[in-house]
Amino acid sequence: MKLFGHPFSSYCQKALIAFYENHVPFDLRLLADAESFGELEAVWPLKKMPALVDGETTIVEASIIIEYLGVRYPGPVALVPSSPEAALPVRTLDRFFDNYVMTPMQKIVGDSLRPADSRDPHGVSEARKQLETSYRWLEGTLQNREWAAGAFSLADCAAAPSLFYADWVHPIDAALAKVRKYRQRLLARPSFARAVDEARPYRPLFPLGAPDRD
Ligand SMILES: N[C@@H](CCC(=O)N[C@@H](CS)C(=O)NCC(=O)O)C(=O)O
Repeated sequence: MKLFGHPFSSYCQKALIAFYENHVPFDLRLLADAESFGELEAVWPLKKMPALVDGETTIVEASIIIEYLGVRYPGPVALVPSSPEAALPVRTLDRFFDNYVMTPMQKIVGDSLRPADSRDPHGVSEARKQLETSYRWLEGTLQNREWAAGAFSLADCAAAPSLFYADWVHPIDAALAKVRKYRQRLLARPSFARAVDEARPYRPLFPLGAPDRD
């Protein structure tokens, strides 16, 4: 299988966790230049990473890539419960992390890349407010759970890079101890630790400046 992506991309890290959890082999097509992006565009005109090509099949969207691996290349770690009912909270939390943590985090990062006269301070302020609300909601939701929805799952694949980068752009308040500890547990999970390590060389590229931690 060929995975179009980049180690520093949050959504690629989300998918990489699933590959690493179950030791599924793949070749990375590093998206680093016009030629590689041209290849991506040929299979996925929206040019978003990650995209997975498995023979004649192209699978896009990190969540669906993770679901696909579970269906076609199952391993010991079932990231989506086989029972449709048990899968609902996992998918709900996956949506929560993508829509309400990753999206506002990307808004803040993306805004910093705009020319000074095209910035969107109102949008960035709304994104920061949304992150605050998400962090608080998560603090109440995690309770004493080790992972977001019980066993390690798709939801944690989404949580890991979203909380990792969100804390860089809008630090999680010290009072939200459960969220902060959950983020640390995610960083200690070998699959995510590997993805974070592979992305280390690219930290100088982080537009807002990567903090000297993690
Ligand atoms: N909904 C997509 C989002 C993917 C996404 O936003 N990827 C970013 C990198 S983290 C990307 O491709 N950015 C390049 C661009 O927007 O041109 C998913 O879940 O996979």
